[in-house]
Order: sequence, then C-alpha cells, then structure tokens
Amino acid sequence: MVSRRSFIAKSTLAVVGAGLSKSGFSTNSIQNNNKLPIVISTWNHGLPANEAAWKVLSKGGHSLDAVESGVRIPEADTKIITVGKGGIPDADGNVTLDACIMDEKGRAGSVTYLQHIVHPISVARLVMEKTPHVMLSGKGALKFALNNGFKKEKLLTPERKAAWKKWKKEKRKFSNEINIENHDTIGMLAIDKAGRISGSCTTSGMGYKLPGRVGDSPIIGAGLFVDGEIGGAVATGSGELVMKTLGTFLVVELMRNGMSPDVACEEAVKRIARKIPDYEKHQIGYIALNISGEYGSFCINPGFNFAIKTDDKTEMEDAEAWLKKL
Ligand code: SD4
Repeated sequence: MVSRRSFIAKSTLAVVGAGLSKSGFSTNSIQNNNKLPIVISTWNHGLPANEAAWKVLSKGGHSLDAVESGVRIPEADTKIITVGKGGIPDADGNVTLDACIMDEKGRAGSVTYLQHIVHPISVARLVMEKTPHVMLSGKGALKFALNNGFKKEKLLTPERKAAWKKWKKEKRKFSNEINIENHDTIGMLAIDKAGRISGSCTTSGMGYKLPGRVGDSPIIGAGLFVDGEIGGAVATGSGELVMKTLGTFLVVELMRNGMSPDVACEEAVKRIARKIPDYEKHQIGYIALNISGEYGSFCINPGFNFAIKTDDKTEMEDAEAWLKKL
C-alpha cells in the first residue's frame, strides 16, 4: 500500500500552503509502483463493484465505463441498504437517490432526488453526455430518465418498508450522527490503461432524511471531484459536513499543491475538525487517487474501509482515523 506519509516530489508542485501538516513533507519513499489500471471504492461493497469495473479496465476500456458499471452493482443489489434499489427511504417512506459522475476531461453529470430509477449513475452519465447541464433534480431528472429509456421501478423493498414503519412507530427523530443508517455510499475512482481517471458516486443518502434533502454525493466538488491532470477524490458519510467544506475539491486541490493522497485526505478531515463543532459525532471517509496511481484515505472515526483492485491486488484497507490519532 501507499505509505500514509508518502509525498509526491513533483518539482512543479513546490508551493504548499501553511496548513499542510509537517508530516506532509516527509519524503518516505513512494511504495505504490502501481501499474495501471487501478480502481478503488468505498466500503465492503466496493469489492464486487471493483470486480465489475475491472472487467472494463483489464480489457483496456475507458475508466468512465468502468466507474459506471462498477457502482451499478450495489445500485441493483437490494441487500445494500444505502445505495439504489433497496435503499433506506426518507421520513415519508420514499427512496430518493443522488448520484454523479466525472471524467478526466472535467465533464460532469449529476442527478439529485431521483425516484423510481434503479441506476441513477447511468442517468447522471446521460445528463453529462446528452445535455448542456450538469445537474438534473427530482421530477425533471425522472422525466429525463424515462424519456431516455429507463424504466420506472419500485425501489422500496418490503424489508425497508417494514423498517421504516418501525422507525415511524418508535417516533425516532432523524439523526445524521454516525450510525448504520447514514453509512455506505459507494464512491469509486479508476484510472485506465491509457492513464485516464474518472469517478462516480451514488447513494440513497441519509436514512429517514427530511423529504427533499439532498446530500453531498451528487455535488461535484463535495461528494466527488476529478481533475485529469491531478487525480480524484470521493467522500462518504455525513454529507452536510462534506458540503460545508467542499471536501473532494479540497482534497484534489491539496494534491495539486503537492500532497500525497493520504495526507490530502487527512488535511480535509482536519479542516472539518477545525470548522464544525460537533464533528466527532459524525463519520466522514475520503479516498483519493492521484494520476500516478497512488491512493490514500482518511476518516474521522475508526471504521471506514475501502476496496482496491490492481493487477496484483484485490483487497480491503482500513482508513486511518483522526479521532484515534488524537
Ligand atoms: C449523504 N454522503 O447523503 C451521503 C451518505 C453517505 O455513506 O455517504 N453515506 O450525506
């Protein structure tokens, strides 16, 4: 794996802001001599998602196709209750999905508050490819999907409906603090054999959220950001904290200024720690990949992991956590 303290010594990236942790300057050798391609993605469901992405990458396909087909796996898997079909509904019992996608050319597409469609990531890609816009929301996004051949489906499974009824009966209030209802968005970053990087992010959002709530996951620069000259980052966890700090844009900009992916993720988590009073109650996990194929991660609370796939590696890695370091 990449040394957490590794640092990309690029002469063109010499200027580093004062906020950089001292450790960011450590010149531990770069252990990641990854050959391309590479794909990384959040949480345990990243493993099967990476396999699907790998089918594209190993044949020399484009990373954009890889990150789309990869995250379609959890979107369609009803056992995964935080993404796509089978996702936890909002407080009214409606499953509303957020997703976005971005490629190495800086093209981006996004859907928010999309209902009845199993694969929001593919709708986001079509928004990118077929419209002059970046983001479509709610009814308009649904209309666009239906006009483009997507089928209307029931996304609320009997299991999630029963759980939602129980939640209502218990009169539990919505909480975006760390718990299973708020976890496990899938975010994916891939670089193909030609060195092109793309990213995707898709979620059913916070469980039992206020109707109308949209999180960070479909917001370019919050849930996902990719710059073909630098690298990319994705976020998972309490979206409000990521939005307030424009987390993945920050991670990519920190990499632009010379930080390795792991140190950039740590700095973005520390930004949250400095700016948001009750951050300890939340989980945020960032993963990042630079265009050399180096990757890294960091989170607030222990418990965040991510999946990596290269020619010679198929594994999960635990992210280091800020609260464990303090
Ligand atoms: C959201 N960031 O809607 C998403 C939730 C999430 O892992 O990532 N869970 O705020």
